[in-house]
Amino acid sequence: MTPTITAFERSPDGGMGLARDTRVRWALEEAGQAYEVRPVSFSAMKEPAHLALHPFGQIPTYEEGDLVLFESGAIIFHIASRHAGLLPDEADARARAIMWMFAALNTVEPPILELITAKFAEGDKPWSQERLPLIAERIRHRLGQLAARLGDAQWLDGAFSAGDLVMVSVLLRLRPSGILQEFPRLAAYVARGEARPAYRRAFAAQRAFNTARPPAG
Ligand code: GTB
Repeated sequence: MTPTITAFERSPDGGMGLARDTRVRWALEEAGQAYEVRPVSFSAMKEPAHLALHPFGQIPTYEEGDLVLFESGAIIFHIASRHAGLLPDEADARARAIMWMFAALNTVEPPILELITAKFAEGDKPWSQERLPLIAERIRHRLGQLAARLGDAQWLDGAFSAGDLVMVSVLLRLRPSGILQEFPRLAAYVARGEARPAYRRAFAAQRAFNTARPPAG
């Protein structure tokens, strides 16, 4: 059965691949799983039909027969669990790949989201200019730790896994800030992720989706 995911009708980033449908598309491409995409407008996201799929009124969602999922991490874990290539078969290596998915979402992504919120939702507050460097330092601390663990390895734990897919997706969102480029090992790690054919297909698909159709009236 072909799954259907939801994405912004038109992403505010104009197709830069920063919205979270891109990471789900990437996982589906790595898995070789065809999928359909249903666009959702900002207003439709808050309507009962979409809230029945996603209680927080967001994208992405994932529908496959009777199964409905929200949360990009849970969706990617589901895809990775059912297809070869994203999680190792060996039990301990599999557990570590899942650990890296959680690390990306629970430890690395939160300060990055804080920075984005501080810039775009709180940038006009009088305290914002004092707060931004504090958040940036927290991110630098985390990235320093991550870069130390990655070392000269290609991926976080042996072969590329869903852990890398989520970590690269999380780090990508830092690029506009310039902070990622301060960590050459991590910048190269992200570039390796982006160079994967599956990522390139996912990126191109979301870009076409966000640019090919006329803007919503
Ligand atoms: N924890 C959830 C998950 O991982 O799935 C978070 C989902 C989420 O934040 N969804 C966002 C959303 O639906 C889109 S991805 N927002 C609408 C709302 O909450 O009303 C976040 C995002 C949005 C825009 C850009 N951008 O334009 O650059 C990048 C990322």
